[in-house]
Amino acid sequence: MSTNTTDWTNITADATHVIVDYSDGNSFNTLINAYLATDTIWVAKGTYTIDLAIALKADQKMYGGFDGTEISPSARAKSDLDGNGDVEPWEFTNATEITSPVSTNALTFGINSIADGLTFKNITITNNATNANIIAIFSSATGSVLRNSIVKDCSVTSTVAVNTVTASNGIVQNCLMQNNSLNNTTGAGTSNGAGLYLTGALSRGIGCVIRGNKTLNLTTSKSKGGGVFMQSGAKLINCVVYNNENQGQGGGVYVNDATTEVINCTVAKNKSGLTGGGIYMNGGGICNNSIAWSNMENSSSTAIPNDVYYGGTSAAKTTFQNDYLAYGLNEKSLTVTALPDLANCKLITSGEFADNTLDGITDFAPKFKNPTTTIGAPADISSIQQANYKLLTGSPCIDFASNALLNTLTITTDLMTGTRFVNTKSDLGAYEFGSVPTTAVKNIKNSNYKVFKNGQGLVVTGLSGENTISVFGLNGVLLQNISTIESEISLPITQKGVYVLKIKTVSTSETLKAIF
Ligand SMILES: [Ca+2]
Ligand SMILES: [Ca+2]
Ligand SMILES: [Ca+2]
Repeated sequence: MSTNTTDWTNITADATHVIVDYSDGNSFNTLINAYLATDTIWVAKGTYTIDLAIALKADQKMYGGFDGTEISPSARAKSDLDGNGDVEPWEFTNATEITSPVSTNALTFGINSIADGLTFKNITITNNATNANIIAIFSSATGSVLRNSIVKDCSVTSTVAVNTVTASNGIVQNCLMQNNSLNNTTGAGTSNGAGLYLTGALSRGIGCVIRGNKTLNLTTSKSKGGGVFMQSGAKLINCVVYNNENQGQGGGVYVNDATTEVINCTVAKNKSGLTGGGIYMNGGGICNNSIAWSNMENSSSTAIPNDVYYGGTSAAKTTFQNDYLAYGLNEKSLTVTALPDLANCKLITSGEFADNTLDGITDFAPKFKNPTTTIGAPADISSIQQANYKLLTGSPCIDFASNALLNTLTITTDLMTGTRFVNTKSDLGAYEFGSVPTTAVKNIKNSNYKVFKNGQGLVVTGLSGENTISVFGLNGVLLQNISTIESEISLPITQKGVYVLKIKTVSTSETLKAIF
């Protein structure tokens, strides 16, 4: 644990548990490398400096985001750190941050290894002459998962191919990729997917937010997928891709071949140098249950709206189903002979293209909760962090998706881990309107108390002295009233919903809201 962390009080060191104080002079890499395959490693909050990659061994699990008092990973506190109104799966209040002063890959995986709750930030790989990644799940590391983690403010500059987060047959789930950049300085190699690079039939990007990333390349056409580049059977599911930018094709997402799929994604406010401001479908591929809105391309002297492009180097037929696409489909390639399949799509080619309804006449707004007002990757990332691409009441994207397409892939939740199929039909994009997260618990303000959900019910920690805890339903009905002198109490509440907790001591009273 780092120096700003209290002792790990709830775990007793014994034959199977080891507690290590990071402040004892160990290099973090030396420490981590000493762990055995199959070990589970909990890393407390704080900033950890590495000087070479953390190389997870087979079946190792590394969890971050602990204060040091928790008894399980599910007890890690989360809060709305970016202020967008949602407590997202990667927003750990007690962040475990990993950074490096040297040019290095940061994390690699062994077979069936898991990284969960880590924040990689400010890592710069410069002038690397080999294929460089900040984080890589190589194809040999089958069954590996990067989960509930953040990769932000990282950059890779190289004379050959560069990536930020690569998953070759691995899974990237519930992660934030933000304000990363790729730059190929010779044009000899590619710089594809500044947020996420997915390749291989088992690779998945699920429930991620990918925003404000940017690719550059001396050969501009080799800068593909400002946010995401995907190929060879990869699937992008329940993701929001917004305000990314590149010089080539696919400002938001670049789909390279016919076996690759975009499912229930929201792609908005991205900018490309060439065609495909939002999504570029290069010869085949599948785009289902998705929204592309307010993306731009800049291939001419002035930026023009361009949300989806199909047809590139292959004549394979592209499939669009149950999509909501502004400016319809933009196809310019002479090699394409097959028109795409277009089942149940709403293609909007004229009218008013505001994000939210103006007067209801000729406007086709998807009605986002808090969309960004700028397009492309911003100079100041804080200007887009509070955006929220959830749908508002009355959105035409509500109940517009195909349940069958989700059922085929056994997708039952949205980005926030809330249940799909609210109102019996699923919605387009990454979020289900009216759905409640199944795991996140939200406090309405910063408090010494922490409230979280575990298998027994709702747990309140941080109590001192004698406390009376009253739990009310949202309708004001008192559900439970318990007094305790313990520092922690478990309330047997298992039904999902919104609850108000009133915690009283002899001299204080505080009210918290819990949603799970
Ligand atoms: Ca948030
Ligand atoms: Ca109007
Ligand atoms: Ca619905």
